Amino acid sequence: MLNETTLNHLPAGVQAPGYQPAEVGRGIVHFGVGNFFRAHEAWYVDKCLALPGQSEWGIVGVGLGGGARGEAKAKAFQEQDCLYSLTDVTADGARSVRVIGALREYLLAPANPEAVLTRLADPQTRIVSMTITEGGYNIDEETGRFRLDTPAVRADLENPGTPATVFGYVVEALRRRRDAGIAPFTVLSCDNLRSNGHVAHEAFVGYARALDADLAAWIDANVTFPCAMVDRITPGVDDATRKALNEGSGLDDELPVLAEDFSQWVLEDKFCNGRPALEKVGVEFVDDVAGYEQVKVRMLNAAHLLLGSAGLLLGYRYAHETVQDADLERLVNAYWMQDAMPQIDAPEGVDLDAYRQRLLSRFSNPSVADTLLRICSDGASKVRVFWTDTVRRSLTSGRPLERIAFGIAAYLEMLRGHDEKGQAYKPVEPTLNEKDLALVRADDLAAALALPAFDGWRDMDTTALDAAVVAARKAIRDRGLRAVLPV
Ligand code: CS2
Repeated sequence: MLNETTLNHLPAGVQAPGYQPAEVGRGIVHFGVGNFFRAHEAWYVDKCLALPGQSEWGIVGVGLGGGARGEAKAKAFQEQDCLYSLTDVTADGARSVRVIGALREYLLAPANPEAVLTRLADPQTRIVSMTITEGGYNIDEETGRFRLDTPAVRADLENPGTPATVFGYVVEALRRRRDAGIAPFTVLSCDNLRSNGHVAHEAFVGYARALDADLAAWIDANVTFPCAMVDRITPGVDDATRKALNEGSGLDDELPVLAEDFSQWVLEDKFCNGRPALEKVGVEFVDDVAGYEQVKVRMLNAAHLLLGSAGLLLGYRYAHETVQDADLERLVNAYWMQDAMPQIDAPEGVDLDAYRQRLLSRFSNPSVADTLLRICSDGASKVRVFWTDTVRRSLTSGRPLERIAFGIAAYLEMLRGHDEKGQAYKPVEPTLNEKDLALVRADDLAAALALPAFDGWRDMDTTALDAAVVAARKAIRDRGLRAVLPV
């Protein structure tokens, strides 16, 4: 088993941390210890920890989800002293494996909320980062404000001393720090959101405002919320992948992670209480992250959702299969070149066409074996975050809407849960309820346009777009998706 004892006897070819994990401090607390975080932030921090003067920046992971799954994950982390292996693979199959030691502790919040609060309130904690998904910030898309009416938030507002949401934990910890005269920490969102720092600011200050206006004002004045663009394709790891990764590495690791070799993190340098020397390990610090986010979200994530929806309907299950299909490759190139790229304000020095070509090669990496169901999971939140800007701009500029309408139609048809070969799959849509799904299944093909996923452009004149979506849904059903691809 991989743990601190076996760390000194790693199989040949597996790179050990360049420092003693047991000796590092705990400067960061992270909510949402998923595969992406473990392949991205933890990987950068791991490289930092090997540099002189950086040993305070070890990470404490927090899991908010309890139940059998949460407990099993916490147990596995504990048994392995929070060590795990990261395998990265290039498009031609070359692999490298390293053990990441940056995660120093894992706390299962429901099992002991006070332990999490104590850790967050500890002066050693100087950054609180999070990957809580696009939909996890509890923002009302129409008003842009934090939603106070969800049951979990209401429960935390009623019992702020024993929170269960990330908002409740962070704000209660900040209150304790303020009352004890301890400097606050930076709140760092690492989710794919437009202006994720501003969204996080709205969420945490919005929650605090409902609790205590003075505290909200103190947070507003003293806590920073840097914007960040994050990027690394990190697939899910099922039992078969875990076995294959362990066979490849020679390790006995319950928690291996797999990722593409590419990685990017662009950050605003706004840390109110210090930060690791991330600039020394490849993180880019810029004054304005917005342009980088636009490029990433409207090109990578938007195309992922388009290819995922169309690919699932055609019977594919993996991302690389979609770009190996010449028709879908044409579709995604047309989307990039005609719909996305002309409407992006790219930062100086970013070559959009080189970015597009790089994306095609990243998507085609078969060793990543990224599933389309993962890519489309929580599509209802992703549509808003990844497609809204392009849709709004296209509606305003009068550009042709056919591919956008087709993408929306393919997404809705995909939600029905079976492909054109009649094979069933199960879309993962945590925010869609039975009423929403009934709209998707309704005979009236326009009914689904009432889904909140499309709220981002509801205030505009969408008559032509709506008609085109209905026509595209009908055409996909009548003639098959391949015959009606808008390329
Ligand atoms: C994917 C992302 O699930 C999705 O929406 O597009 O997880 C994607 O793999 C990452 O954003 C890549 O950085």
